[in-house]
Amino acid sequence: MRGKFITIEGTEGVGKTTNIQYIQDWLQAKGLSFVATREPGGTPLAEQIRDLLLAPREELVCNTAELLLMFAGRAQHLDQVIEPNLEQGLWVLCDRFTDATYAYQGAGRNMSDNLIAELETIVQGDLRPDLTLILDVPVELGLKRASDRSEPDRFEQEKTAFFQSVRNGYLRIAQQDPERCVVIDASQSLASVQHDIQTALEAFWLASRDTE
Ligand code: T5A
Repeated sequence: MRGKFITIEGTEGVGKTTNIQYIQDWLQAKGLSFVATREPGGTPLAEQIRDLLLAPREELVCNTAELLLMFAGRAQHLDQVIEPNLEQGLWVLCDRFTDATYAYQGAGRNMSDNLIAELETIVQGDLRPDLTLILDVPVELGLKRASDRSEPDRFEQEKTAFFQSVRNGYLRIAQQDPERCVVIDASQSLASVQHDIQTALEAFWLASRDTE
């Protein structure tokens, strides 16, 4: 039996890293074998691509280079980590995936959704996440949380309007694909956010058992 592919998404500082541990505990409590990974990154080569993408630099990174680097890392990550583990029946929990490309490069940088969709098909074939949790907070709150935590990376140096477009991009994805995506109000207390995450996971788990 093939494993399930769960992704967690959202703009900067929404709490993905904080809540991944909670999801791992839930998977463990259910007795499910899983791997937790992230994008950009997830393999030694893809982590090097991540470093290239996130490092603040003087040189302007052109949108096409950024987009292709995202998909180059993703191709490696899929080949080395995501596909083999799903194939072996493990669940894969991934901090960001291709929805981030539609939100950041598509909605944020104004790159064409058709171009992203073409690359998605080349790199992923028909592989898509089974469940996507979109943590949603007002942009200012997410940026405040992120800046309280660490120095800004190259993306976090963007203006608020960029992240507003990214947030709208995520909300649009959720509207277009309500079967797969669950939007969680991540401006609540951590306990309330985790309660909502648990509700979404339980519903998904029950539905996936019914279809086995
Ligand atoms: N990117 C990525 C693209 O442009 N295209 C792509 O295709 C992909 C895959 C990756 C960057 O790459 C871009 C998007 C990103 O800019 P990243 O590290 O994955 O970078 O993403 P970030 O959003 O930068 O991750 P962060 O680590 O900054 O944010 P998180 O993980 O969402 O937030 P987290 O958990 O670190 O929380 C931030 C702070 O808030 C607190 C936490 O304790 C922490 O201090 N917090 C809360 N406080 C109060 N109440 C709550 N409910 C809280 N939840 C968290």
